Amino acid sequence: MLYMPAAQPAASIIVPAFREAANLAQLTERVFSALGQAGIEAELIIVDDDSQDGTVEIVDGLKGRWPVRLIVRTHERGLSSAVLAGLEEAKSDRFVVMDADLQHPPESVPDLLRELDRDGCDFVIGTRYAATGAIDEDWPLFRRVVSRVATLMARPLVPLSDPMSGFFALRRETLRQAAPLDPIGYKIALELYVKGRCRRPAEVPIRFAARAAGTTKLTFGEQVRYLRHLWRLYRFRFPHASHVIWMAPAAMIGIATWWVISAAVS
Ligand SMILES: Nc1nc2c(ncn2[C@@H]2O[C@H](COP(=O)(O)OP(=O)(O)OP(=O)(O)O)[C@@H](O)[C@H]2O)c(=O)[nH]1
Ligand SMILES: [Mg+2]
Repeated sequence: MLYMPAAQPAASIIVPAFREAANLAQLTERVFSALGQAGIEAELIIVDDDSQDGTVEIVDGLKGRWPVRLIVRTHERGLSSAVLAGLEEAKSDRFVVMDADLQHPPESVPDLLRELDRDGCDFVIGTRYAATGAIDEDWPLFRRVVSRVATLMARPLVPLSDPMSGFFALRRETLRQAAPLDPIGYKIALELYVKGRCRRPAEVPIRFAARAAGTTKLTFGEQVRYLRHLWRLYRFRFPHASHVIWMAPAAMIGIATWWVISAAVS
């Protein structure tokens, strides 16, 4: 017998997943254990892009114990559009988005929701870069540098310490306000924050783990798409400064290069 979900859960957890079969059972168990301890009734929506790696069978098994739904997309691929597809199907008005590979601690999901409930808060990010946040030492140096540089480049757009994070929470109102969304690449949090015209963010420090199983889907192409995405968001955020917009990312690249070189020589 399948678990009977609440008609209107208190939160919807959205997980984009591509070839993540090996991580989904542990992810689901830890998410619902954390939510259960916090007394939050939620649904979990996994958006898989036809991975054909056993994801369907594994999620079928999980449905008996927890309110889990699986969306399998066969005509589209991409992290950001997968998140949007999950958000469209969500039944609640409070959303948490997180990766499938257990890099984001499921135990922090209730903390993100708690912050979102604070008066006026319109966006919550799980951050590696706040004072008490941390990154597993197995995360490669190259990825750390790329993440830091990408963060610096987004600085004028968002006051978040970790806008590259894929672990965040928002309300349906913000999603509605952000439409139409047109993200390219990986950085859906950035798109939602900027287009949702968020003003009162909160941050939850997290310990960012190394990927539990499977392989990364982040390619060089994604990094190029990030630059295009950033360009679009700068034009959206500063529509009357188009002639100087190019200077902001250029200055950020300059600062970031200086930062990397000084870190390398010190
Ligand atoms: N549905 C769907 N999910 C995706 C796609 N690309 C990535 N994802 C998921 O998005 C999340 C982030 O992708 P990762 O490959 O882990 O990227 P990353 O965390 O930046 O890279 P690592 O640190 O190497 O893990 C994971 O849950 C992926 O399974 C996609 O094309 N479609
Ligand atoms: Mg990952």
